[in-house]
Amino acid sequence: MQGVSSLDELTAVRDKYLSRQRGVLALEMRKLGSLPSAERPAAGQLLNRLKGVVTEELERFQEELKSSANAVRLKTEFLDVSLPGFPYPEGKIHPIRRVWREMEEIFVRMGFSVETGPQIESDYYNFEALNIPKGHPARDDQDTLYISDNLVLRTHTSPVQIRTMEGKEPPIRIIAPGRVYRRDAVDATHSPMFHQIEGLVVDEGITMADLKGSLEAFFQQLFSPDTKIRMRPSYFPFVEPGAEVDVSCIFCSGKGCRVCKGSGWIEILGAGMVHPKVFSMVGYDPEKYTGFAWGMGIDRIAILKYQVEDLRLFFENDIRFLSQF
Ligand code: 2NL
Repeated sequence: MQGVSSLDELTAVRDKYLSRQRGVLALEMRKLGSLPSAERPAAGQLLNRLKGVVTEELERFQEELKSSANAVRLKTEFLDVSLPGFPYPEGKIHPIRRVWREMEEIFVRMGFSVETGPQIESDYYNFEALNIPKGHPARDDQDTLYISDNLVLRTHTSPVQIRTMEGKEPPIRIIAPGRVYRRDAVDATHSPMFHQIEGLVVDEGITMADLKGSLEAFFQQLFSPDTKIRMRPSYFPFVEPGAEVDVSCIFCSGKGCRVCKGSGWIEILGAGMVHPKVFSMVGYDPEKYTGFAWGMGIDRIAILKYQVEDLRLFFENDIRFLSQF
């Protein structure tokens, strides 16, 4: 079978000898009739044997061609599955969102549910219901971004808590995380949009000790189990009494360092017992219920936790910065 190197060529050879119409063997068979009858059987047998031999040989050669074609495919189509793959670019959660989620998870484990609300609020929900009357410095043009006379970009997430209290009776145990807005120029520590988590607990017999215990348990999970907190008197129109809450420095455990400016403490949030006027405004009986609330900046805690020196880095979205978290 010299000169045959493909199945097509093999088919041509098969046709040449075995084709029922034009094949060499078929033509010879047809000639048998013109032989003397004494010679016919022997000639017929001979042709049949020849047909058998040719058929067998063609089949054998066909197998040979197939297996060498397989060998060629195995060689040329070889895939090395042990080669390293192409690296995929890795997505990251934004550092502010990461801190946000961590805080949410801790509070949810402590039994709080997460509430949200509109970022455009009415004067009533952002100020009036929180005991911030017209003319109060906290609603100064300098701080608030107005949409119209009656609509503002919320300056805190407190309105979410007002709406929740309006819709349901105590016991209340909620957190309200989200974007808030202030009319501030951008610098290393200010942004007109930032993030806040507020918390609110209302029931019969809630005291300032509950406030301190809850926040301490929270910060021990967020920072470390030996974290301590302290409270200093302060003023917010929607609480009485109000307090600033400090945590023991997360970098020097209170010994004094550059971050806490040697004091051992870091100011981290504002809190207090919900003002009776706020309860009256949502229809709760201030004689029956007490509660505590707090508000803290997510961005500030992210800055502290990751030692970022400029808030703008969080909002410029330079991938070289964000991919580090
Ligand atoms: C701060 C201070 C605070 C609250 C937020 C609050 C909400 C309701 C009622 C009473 Cl509905 N209080 N929230 C209370 C005290 C302080 O935030 O400096 N945040 C960054």
